[in-house]
Amino acid sequence: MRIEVPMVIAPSHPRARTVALIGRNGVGKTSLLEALVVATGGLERPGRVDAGTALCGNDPEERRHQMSLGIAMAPVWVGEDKLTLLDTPGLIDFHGEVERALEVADVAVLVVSAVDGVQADFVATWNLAQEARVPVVVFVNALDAERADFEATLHGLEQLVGPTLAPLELPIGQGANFAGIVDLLADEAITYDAHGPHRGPVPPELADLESRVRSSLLEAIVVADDSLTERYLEGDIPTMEELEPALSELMIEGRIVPVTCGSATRGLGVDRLATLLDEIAISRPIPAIAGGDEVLLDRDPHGDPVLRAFKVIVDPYVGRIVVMEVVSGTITNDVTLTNTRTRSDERLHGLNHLFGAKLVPVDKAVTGDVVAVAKLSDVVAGDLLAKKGLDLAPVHTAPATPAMSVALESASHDDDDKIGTALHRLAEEDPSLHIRHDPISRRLVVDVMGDTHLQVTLERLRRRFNVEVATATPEAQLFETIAATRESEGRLKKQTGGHGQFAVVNLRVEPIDPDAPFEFVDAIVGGAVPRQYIGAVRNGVEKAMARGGPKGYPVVGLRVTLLDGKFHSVDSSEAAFDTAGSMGLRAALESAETVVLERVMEVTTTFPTAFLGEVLNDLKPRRGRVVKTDQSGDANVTVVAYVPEAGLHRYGLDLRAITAGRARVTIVRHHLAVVA
Ligand SMILES: Nc1nc2c(ncn2[C@@H]2O[C@H](COP(=O)(O)OP(=O)(O)OP(=O)(O)O)[C@@H](O)[C@H]2O)c(=O)[nH]1
Ligand SMILES: [Mg+2]
Repeated sequence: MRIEVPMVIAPSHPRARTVALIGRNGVGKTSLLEALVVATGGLERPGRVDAGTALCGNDPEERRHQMSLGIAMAPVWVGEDKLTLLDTPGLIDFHGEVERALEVADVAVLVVSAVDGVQADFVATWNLAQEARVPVVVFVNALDAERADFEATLHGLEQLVGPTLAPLELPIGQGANFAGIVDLLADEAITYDAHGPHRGPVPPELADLESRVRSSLLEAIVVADDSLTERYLEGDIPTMEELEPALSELMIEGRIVPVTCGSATRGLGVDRLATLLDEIAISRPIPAIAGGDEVLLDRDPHGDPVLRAFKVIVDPYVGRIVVMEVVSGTITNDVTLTNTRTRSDERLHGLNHLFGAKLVPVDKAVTGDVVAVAKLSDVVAGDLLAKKGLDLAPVHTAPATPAMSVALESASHDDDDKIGTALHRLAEEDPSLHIRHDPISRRLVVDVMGDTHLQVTLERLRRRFNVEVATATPEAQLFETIAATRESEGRLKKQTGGHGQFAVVNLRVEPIDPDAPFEFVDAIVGGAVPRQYIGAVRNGVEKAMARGGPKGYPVVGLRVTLLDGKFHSVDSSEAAFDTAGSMGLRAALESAETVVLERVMEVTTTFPTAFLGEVLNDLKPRRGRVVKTDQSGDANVTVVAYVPEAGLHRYGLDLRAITAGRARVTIVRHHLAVVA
């Protein structure tokens, strides 16, 4: 099939676009990238993922886990045109990387395995592409594998995608007999041998399947075009000459989902995929904030240069490498641009393509191109680089909620600094890794996207930084507050030679809403405590609250009134009133006793309604209380619940298992409540 596409840019000026390969774990994305590079002449022979000889996916942890862990890339040329292929990890733990690749992708190849078909995690990646509004081409892979089943896979796709699904190809044979494909529009067979592809007539045994699949292609075309739909409904089937341009337009606009097929490891059908991608990928406008409003940036090769960083790699030799997409303009070596976030200048000393792990120097990059640049002073993923003075800022997408939180323990506390530094280095490359310091256990806590993400993080700490850590469940933060109002006295009287220390305070300590800020009331009359010492009393009370009540937790939810006191003209001091304040507070807490409070989080979860029962059941053992269930018409339901923090450190992960990765959840602090 030849699709004529109007050239957006003069042919002398190569077009560059970006393609993300997405799909569930193990469907063959890394193998497909390899095959696309071979099919377009960039490599003589394909390497293999399982032999550790592939272009991408070769860092030691990727080899150990036999899976991609981050965005990897290679450029390919189709004629004059350049496509930067972005390989992404399939495991849901690393979906943050898929999201970042989709932010810069002009088109996504959603790879599905003909062996496993359409499964829940396929749906999760499909949803990511939909949310990012990136047009999708489906590639049904592994048709050479033993249990490959194209029809079942296509059926699964039809169920999910609906009438916009447009199969362009059919496999000839499957498994060991997989020999080539049928081009449905051209109505011809393409078979492959050692000399490459050959065209010929469609084998008769495929006639039945062809007519069924072809009608689903025709439907997809006419459905998207009103005038064709009308004629089709009246029984008039449009001619090939009418269908072809309509199909190509619909694909370019992302209004239908073309399905192609082949085998990545045998290189079948891959050449056709490369041609198709080149024909349909157009640079998508990029959203940004200009002058406070969201705008779409033009992809103009003659415009002012704008670059967007989407990936950071820390190379042991080269150092920090920032990978950026050229949003507009054409840049050359040594150009200086301003980081719109930091407002500081960044000089791009050397431009490179990334070919797997290898940097290949280039002297120019056009709109749509991807460049890797080392030695920038402070550029992180998401930053925009532009001409000085341009009022531009990136649109920030909300970060995904971590799936689980884990406390890290080192052999000795002395290592904590070293671990902290090492983790921050890892987080530079991995924006899904969050590090915080837990004030209660005084430990480092990491928020990660799942067990594999955690494991890989620990392996990297060991290999790169020689740091060994054990993990533990993080402790949920508890507080305490006074059970009833009490009046108390704090009396400091010391005479240790020289001049002594003297201060007396009388306090009333009463419970208020535990979420309300601390209140201190000065009710002193007649100077029983001189003005200059009142601040010190308050200070002493607050220090004692922070140090913890009788049960050892920070104290909150108090109103403390300074009722009365005594002072001495020589022996009183700020320090003395500070201590007396602390003593008075402790006395009140001890006489009234305290109650323990826990933090309750507001958990908002949106997911397909079919999972409602299971999601609600799962909240019970976590002591969750549902406050709202909102079924706003579509297939999703939103549940808002109050759940104690202690039940949530693996919530993201459990929810993912229950909803097959189809839930979105936000967790925010809500209130403090007495532990039941
Ligand atoms: N038979 C057959 N095997 C394939 C094909 N494509 C990939 N494989 C094998 O499937 C396994 C996984 O392939 P990868 O390319 O690593 O899959 P991936 O989608 O990159 O996986 P993740 O990075 O983990 O998401 C490897 O052992 C490949 O050799 C194919 O077309 N046919
Ligand atoms: Mg991979």
